[in-house]
Amino acid sequence: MLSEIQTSEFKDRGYLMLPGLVSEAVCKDLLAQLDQWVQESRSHQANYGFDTPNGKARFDLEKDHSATNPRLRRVANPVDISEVYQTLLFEGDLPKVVADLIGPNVFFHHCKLNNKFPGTGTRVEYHADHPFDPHTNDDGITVLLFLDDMDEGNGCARLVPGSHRERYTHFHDGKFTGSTDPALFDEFDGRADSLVGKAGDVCLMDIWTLHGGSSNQSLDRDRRMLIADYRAADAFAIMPPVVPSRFYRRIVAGEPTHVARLREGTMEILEPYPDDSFFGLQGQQAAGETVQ
Ligand SMILES: O=C(O)CCC(=O)C(=O)O
Repeated sequence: MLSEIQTSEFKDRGYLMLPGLVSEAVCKDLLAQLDQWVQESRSHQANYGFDTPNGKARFDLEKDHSATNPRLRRVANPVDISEVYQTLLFEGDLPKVVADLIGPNVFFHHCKLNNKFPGTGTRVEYHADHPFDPHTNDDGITVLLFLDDMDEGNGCARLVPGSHRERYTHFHDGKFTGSTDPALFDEFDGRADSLVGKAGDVCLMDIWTLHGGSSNQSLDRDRRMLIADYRAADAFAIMPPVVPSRFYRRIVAGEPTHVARLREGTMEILEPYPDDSFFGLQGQQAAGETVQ
């Protein structure tokens, strides 16, 4: 599906935008499901939904969440509990465009929904995705599907072009913190592109590309995004997945293999971390938590 120009843009910049790849009707169905989860979150005071492969919470609530002001900021692996998400991620155009870049053989790794409500503080610090889930080789793509129109006003993601060829530690004082060194954030901000686009647009991102995103400072515009991770079938995990899906290693293009391809070089290996929230790992509180 991708042209040579698109493939070489991806290789050069570490990401590629595909405007309007997902239809309005599909986005509507995905959002209707998310709205239902937001409604259900009203009856919870802290992170919940522990029916996951590693027993960590599926539903992550922001600090100021309440029944009247629901703030469900993340759903881990919506695909595990919703057919609409399964159809989108396992069939059709998404696996095809990913296979054009890292195929022919590709497996689904995991996914999550990020929900930045208007006027809330949740932000994402600059990081790459591969250090969270190191594999024997680097052929992996993170798909970002916009479910709302996005720009800097409602906290769009920001990507550092070219950073997929660079390496930055995600450890501080010997501990994996899920973020690069805060002293570098200004430099990254100076280099970053804002991912401005419409609902239905897709960004294909290299798993080493640095990215982050500020909070949603608008007062009335949602910022909902589906994030899905795919890997080449001959990439094998060095650590158990951080956000395991019940569909982990499901083949979505080509054939499975039992032969791992290894790359040369070194890689930081994280210790499994106890926090059930990505945002908690990066230093932001969840609902029902007290500051240590
Ligand atoms: O939601 C965003 O703006 C960025 C998301 C992200 O990088 C993540 O959740 O890993």
